[in-house]
Amino acid sequence: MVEAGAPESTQGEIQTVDVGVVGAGFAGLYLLHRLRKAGLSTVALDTANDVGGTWYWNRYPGARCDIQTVDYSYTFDPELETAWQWSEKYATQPEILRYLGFVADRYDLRRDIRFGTRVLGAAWDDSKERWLLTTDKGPAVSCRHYIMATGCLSQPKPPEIEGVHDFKGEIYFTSRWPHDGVDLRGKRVAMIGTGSSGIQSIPIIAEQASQLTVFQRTPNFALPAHNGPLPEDRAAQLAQDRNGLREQARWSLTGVPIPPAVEFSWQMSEAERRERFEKLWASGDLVGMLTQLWADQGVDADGNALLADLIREKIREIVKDPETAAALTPHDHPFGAKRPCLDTNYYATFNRPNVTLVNLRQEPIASITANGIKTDKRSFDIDVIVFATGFDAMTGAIRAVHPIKGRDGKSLDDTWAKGPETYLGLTVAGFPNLFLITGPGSPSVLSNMAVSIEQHVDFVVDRLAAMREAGFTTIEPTETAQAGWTRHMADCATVTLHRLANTWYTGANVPGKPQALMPYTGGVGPYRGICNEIVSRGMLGFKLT
Ligand code: FAD
Ligand code: N01
Repeated sequence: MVEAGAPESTQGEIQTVDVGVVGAGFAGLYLLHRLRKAGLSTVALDTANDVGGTWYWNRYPGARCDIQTVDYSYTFDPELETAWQWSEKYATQPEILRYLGFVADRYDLRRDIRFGTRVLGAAWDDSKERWLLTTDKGPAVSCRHYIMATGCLSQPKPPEIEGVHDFKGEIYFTSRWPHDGVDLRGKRVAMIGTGSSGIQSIPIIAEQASQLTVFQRTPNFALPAHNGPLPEDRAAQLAQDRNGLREQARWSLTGVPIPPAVEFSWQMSEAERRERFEKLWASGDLVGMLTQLWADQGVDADGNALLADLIREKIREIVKDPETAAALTPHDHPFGAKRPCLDTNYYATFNRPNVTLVNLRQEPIASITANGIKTDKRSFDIDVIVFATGFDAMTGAIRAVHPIKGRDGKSLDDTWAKGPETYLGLTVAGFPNLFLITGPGSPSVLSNMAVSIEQHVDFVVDRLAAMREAGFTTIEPTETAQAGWTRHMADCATVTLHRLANTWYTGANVPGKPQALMPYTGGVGPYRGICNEIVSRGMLGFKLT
């Protein structure tokens, strides 16, 4: 269907659909499938040249998931679940990308995706009750509903270091790694950034480079993945009661079907605590370490310190040089308040003769020069710089669609000038028929995202189908409901330890970004319960017309 009156910025016709989706990652793909089944016409647009989102872009050496892949999978179709077998406990990026390609093929999704197309701006037209999405390629899209499945970790953060453009060697970002790989053999490589991406890639880059210099600003907690085949007990559980486990995950706190600890640290002896810790350290289970030691580990600073000390002890045991070990040991945040990392040989890599750690807390980078990196104490000659400097998380990709203009031309930039406010992390007052998948205000990045994405997609598509049935054309949260949710978010956050860390969860990693804890800390299951209750109480907090 074609609508007349294309704006000047897009030549040609306007593509008219019921629902415009931005993004063809985990979320966009499931959206397409569900929207189609609901009989809604749709198109998805993605700047990438294929499906996969996160797993299309992040091709750096060592990229893997950190939630066991049997849990980090779609669960909407029991036949899909048995049609695909994961080869490892934590699958590699290529395997996850193959899986998402397999899903796209199985449900014939690619025919409704416009690849290589960026959505530039979005404007709501109140008289037509439609959004118009402008693009950098092909026709603009006119849609009744606009769903941003643009990803929480898809907008790379610039490195903000003076002199980057003067560097004459090669520069790579982990978040935009070249598809053909990079030959680092015999090269002097600098790595900037020691979050999950840096920590996964450093051990492999160290094996390839002649010299690897790691520039670390803030040390992170990392746990050994002990990757390998799926543990037999998990495989047996799945074989016995897959549906039961999936349901357990949906109602859990983190989206993973494992029960949290119920005993408090002070109810256990030191020996009992150590035994629990050693068992989890040996099992290579990030979610287990985050939730299964003792009940106060995530809410009480003293309970947390007991665990953090045990990890610090491990770092000292593994890293031979005491000064390097000390620099690698985090002291500035409670364990779990910042996303911990899952590693393979990370700490041990610093025992290699070709690896040097530069502690930027003691000697900050002064500038990048034509030939390398200068700190305020030394110069390093470098052939390749790898930036693992992270993302403008949660709001970055949403705000990169610029402007998003809602009712009466109000812009999302203005609305969110002091930080993102949403109702349920899904909708924004003043922006009718706009939905954010895993947006700020939902459990999103504090959960197994596969579970949270499915819950959001199901919620949105079910609501659209119900609206159509009831003859409604617009949906929008009330200001009151949004203010209430924002207050509830803040209340939940005060009982966690997240307030004690400066992280991308709070926007602290991006200079000038408003600071507030963006994900909802109330947990996946409680959040699902709230969403369900809102529906059962006649869409409490929403206006429908
Ligand atoms: P994405 O996969 O980010 O897809 C969004 C897509 O939208 C992208 O392809 C992007 O190109 C496109 N897009 C954005 N803006 C525009 C625009 N304006 N125009 C057109 N296209 C646009 N989560 C877990 O739960 N477990 C894990 O183990 C895990 N591992 C991760 C590992 C890495 C390296 C990273 C970076 C993240 C990881 N995550 C993990 C989080 C991960 O982002 C989510 O699990 C999930 O893949 C997000 O899917 P999505 O579809 O919501 O977004
Ligand atoms: O990014 P990050 P990431 N000068 O923001 C440093 C998911 N993920 O891509 O902490 C010097 O965590 C910065 O230092 P500091 C996961 O959710 C999962 O690694 O700001 N350093 C930090 O060390 C994860 O949390 C996996 O002081 C600079 C690093 O760069 C999220 O994605 C794998 C700097 C950025 O770390 C983001 O992870 C990968 C500067 N100017 C990602 N700017 C799995 O394992 C930034 N830094 C599943």
